[in-house]
Amino acid sequence: MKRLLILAAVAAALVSCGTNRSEVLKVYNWSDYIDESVLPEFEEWYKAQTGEDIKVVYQTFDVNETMLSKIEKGHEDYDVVCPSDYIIERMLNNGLLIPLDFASIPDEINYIELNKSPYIKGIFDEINPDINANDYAVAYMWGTTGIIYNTEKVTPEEAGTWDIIRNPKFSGQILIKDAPRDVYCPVLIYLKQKELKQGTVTMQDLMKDSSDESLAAVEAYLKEVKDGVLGWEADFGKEQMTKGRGVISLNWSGDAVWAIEEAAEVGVSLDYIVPEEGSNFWCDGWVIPKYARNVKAATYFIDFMCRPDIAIRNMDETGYVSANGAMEVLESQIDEEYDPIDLSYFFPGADSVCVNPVLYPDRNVIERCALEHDWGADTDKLLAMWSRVKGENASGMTYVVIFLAVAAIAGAAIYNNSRKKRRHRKNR
Ligand code: SPD
Repeated sequence: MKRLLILAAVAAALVSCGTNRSEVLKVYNWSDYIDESVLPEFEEWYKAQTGEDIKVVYQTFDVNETMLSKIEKGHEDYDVVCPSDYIIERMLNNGLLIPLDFASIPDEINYIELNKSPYIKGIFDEINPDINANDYAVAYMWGTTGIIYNTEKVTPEEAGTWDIIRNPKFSGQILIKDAPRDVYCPVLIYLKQKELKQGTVTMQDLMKDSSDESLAAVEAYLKEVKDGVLGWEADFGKEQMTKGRGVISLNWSGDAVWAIEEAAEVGVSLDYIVPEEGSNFWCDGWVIPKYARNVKAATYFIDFMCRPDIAIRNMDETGYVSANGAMEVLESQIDEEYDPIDLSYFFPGADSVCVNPVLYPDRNVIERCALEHDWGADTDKLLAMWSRVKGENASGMTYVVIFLAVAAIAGAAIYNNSRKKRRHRKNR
């Protein structure tokens, strides 16, 4: 929060100092989702390419919905933002995006075209049947939703089913991502596993299922889960897991990579699994919102993010996997410590490569995952359900603590006030 305020102040200062808006690039990205040292490098690279000055003003968000509301309702003039697939779909449906135009970028530095992954291109083709998302978005990172677990307390069999989040054995030690869609979809997949096996529904159907019946079923399930929830977290789950404060975290694969590595350094053993019943895979991409005021610099920024060495640095810093299809990116991740997996769906020909399987999921994991879709106006039903589930999480003790805190603050204010009056009277 403090950081956001400072950045907002920097942005305001730049404008009030008379900095031309064409020399400012406002980037709005997920927190912990970039190697921030690439930002000043972008400024230098932009100057070298165009001869123009640019200052990046970088701000972050924790969940898609915060970012969306700033643009949809606040009309904020971010030049480039990084929503997930279903939010890109929504922004397209609501006319909130400007089509990308890379024609002005010289061919030899057009990293977008040079490194486009056919696999990711196919995923973006799938986002919106009417408007091709590839014309409006460039994929940044992608991954799956699954379970990070402490291997000393949880077996892979226990973690290999979504039922684990209501397993009484782990009550009070479960962290859930505060991302309604990314929790709703796996729970619905779990609840509909019989129908999935029978073939009466498909994963794709479930990703679009906003029916009252399904919402009620997921709500009932989550209400069973909530008493065992240690925290609904936007971005602190991965750290809690490294400190051994939670034993299970419903989380994204990139946070898992980061947490597994950090935890190993302090002797905590974590692993990550995409439960057997299936899950969602997701892809976040750079887009230029319609209220952007520096489209040129935004276009160059997106291009720069696709430069393979920059993509590798962002991966190494965050734990997330780049959507970049350059072989250089794959080569940077080869590590004989891992068993070979089939990655030919992403890098053609790479059917047996030793890479971290949490970072790049094996083909058989991907085959049990599907992409989320926008629900349009039904999103409000989901958000209402989510706050009903979380809101009821406050125990009687929470209310007592809040009451005592308010009473203490009020008491201190009354006491200070009467002291001031006494001093005032004395001085007269
Ligand atoms: N800390 C950065 C997290 C970004 C992950 N995006 C995943 C979105 C899934 N819908």
